[in-house]
Amino acid sequence: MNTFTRALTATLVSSLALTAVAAVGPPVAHAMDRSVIGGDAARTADHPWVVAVGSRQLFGSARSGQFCGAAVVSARTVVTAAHCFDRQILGADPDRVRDFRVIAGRDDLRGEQGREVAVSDIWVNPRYDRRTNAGDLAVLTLAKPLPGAAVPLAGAGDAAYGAGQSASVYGWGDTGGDGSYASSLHSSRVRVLKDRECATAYPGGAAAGRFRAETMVCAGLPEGGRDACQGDSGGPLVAGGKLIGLVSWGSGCGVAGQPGVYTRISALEKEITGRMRD
Ligand code: 4AZ
Repeated sequence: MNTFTRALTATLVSSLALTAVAAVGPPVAHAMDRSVIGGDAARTADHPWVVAVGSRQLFGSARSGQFCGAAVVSARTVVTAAHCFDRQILGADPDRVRDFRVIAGRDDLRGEQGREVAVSDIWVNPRYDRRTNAGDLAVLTLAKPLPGAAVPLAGAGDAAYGAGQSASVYGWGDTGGDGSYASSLHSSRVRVLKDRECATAYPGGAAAGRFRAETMVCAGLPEGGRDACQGDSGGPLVAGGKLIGLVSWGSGCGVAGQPGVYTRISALEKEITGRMRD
């Protein structure tokens, strides 16, 4: 993860923990006052694989302790971003947190709809590189199954990765690029970009991170305005009915020419399927 994204995420954590509105950081597009960025309300009943990851111990109960998104990929297996478990993001050593939960079927985090399931194991990809954000995957094993909720994984060469494919990103994160966290689930429609376009947007260097097609895929709109943002991390990017990505990083939110960058699921398929216990 580049320093820019880290800074944004640190802002997220402090604003969640203190429930203060910490609207800082570089300017971002306030394109629409809807959400994820530029999206619409969505229902978990229609997308049962969209889940939240929370810890009330760390983040309080106002929004069910939510701090990341995730996707159910088998009854007892959930995937999210490795960076969600960074000590810097949590503000605590993950080994000392005893109440990580996956929250399913709860459209509005202020309510009690749906279920909270304890996490019995957290596998953070040992090849995840915090500096570059490569391999940004964690696999969570649930203490109890969530039957019938899984989304299929996209494999290498899946048509869903084709440039121009329509994809949807889901989350409870920032809807305005200004620390305004959603209480309810939103989704936004974006397009999968060519690896070359992603690399042009993120060439690396001091100001921005570098796109690495081996473990990343990027998506957005040329004009910006629709994107994932802080608090959406780890959440699903779905195209053609398959999970193609997990919200990972980007420069700002919804900014033209700065697409969202996602963990490329097909690149880590074996790491995921090898941990499915059902
Ligand atoms: C974040 O800080 C973050 N616009 C997530 C997604 C994006 C940017 C930042 C993509 O968690």
